[in-house]
Amino acid sequence: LSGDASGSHRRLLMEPENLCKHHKHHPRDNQCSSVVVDHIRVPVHVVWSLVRRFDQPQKYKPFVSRCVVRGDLEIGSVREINVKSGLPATTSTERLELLDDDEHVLGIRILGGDHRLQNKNLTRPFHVSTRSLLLPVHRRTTRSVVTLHPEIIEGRPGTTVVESFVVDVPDGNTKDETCFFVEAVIKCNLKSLADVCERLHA
Ligand code: A9S
Repeated sequence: LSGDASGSHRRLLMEPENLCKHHKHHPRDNQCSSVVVDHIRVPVHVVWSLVRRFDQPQKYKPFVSRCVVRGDLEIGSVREINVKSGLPATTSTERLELLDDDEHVLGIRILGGDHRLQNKNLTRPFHVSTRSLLLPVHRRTTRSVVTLHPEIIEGRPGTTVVESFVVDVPDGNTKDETCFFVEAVIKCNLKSLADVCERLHA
């Protein structure tokens, strides 16, 4: 993570190491991993009120048309997402892995669905590398983590958003193409998150 919080108009309110704490992934050979950072001119509690809603990603994610969670919202809850047309996907099944209301951490894992960012690992166990066998199960699969960090932007409370991911590279694509695609989706999501937060906070 290359922090750019040293600029005169932005000040992070915590140690920079804390930014990276939840974003240390261990991609396998057939996976790619990256991180997107954004700054929103709205206090953390407002941004978190949207990000924490694992059951309502459509509140800000522009590609999600519908989301259903069965049962209570807790670690292990599974959501079924319907994707708007125009993307190489129609559904995604995702599990809530981390939800920390004090540290503002949300982690999800993709279990399946009709899209190309699948966990090949889950269906083709013989492709598991020795290195990944040494990792705990939750670190072997396609997943993403979002963390929020308070900062001061031009004298006002703002939020640094950090979203990182590990995904399997689909057959027929390169790591660079896959990272480019996922980063583009995340950038759209974070831009839209900023817009919705600014409207909420106005
Ligand atoms: O929603 C996110 O936080 C991030 C990503 C990369 C989501 C990707 C996606 O939901 C689509 C937008 C539908 C694109 C999945 C799981 C697969 C896609 O192909």
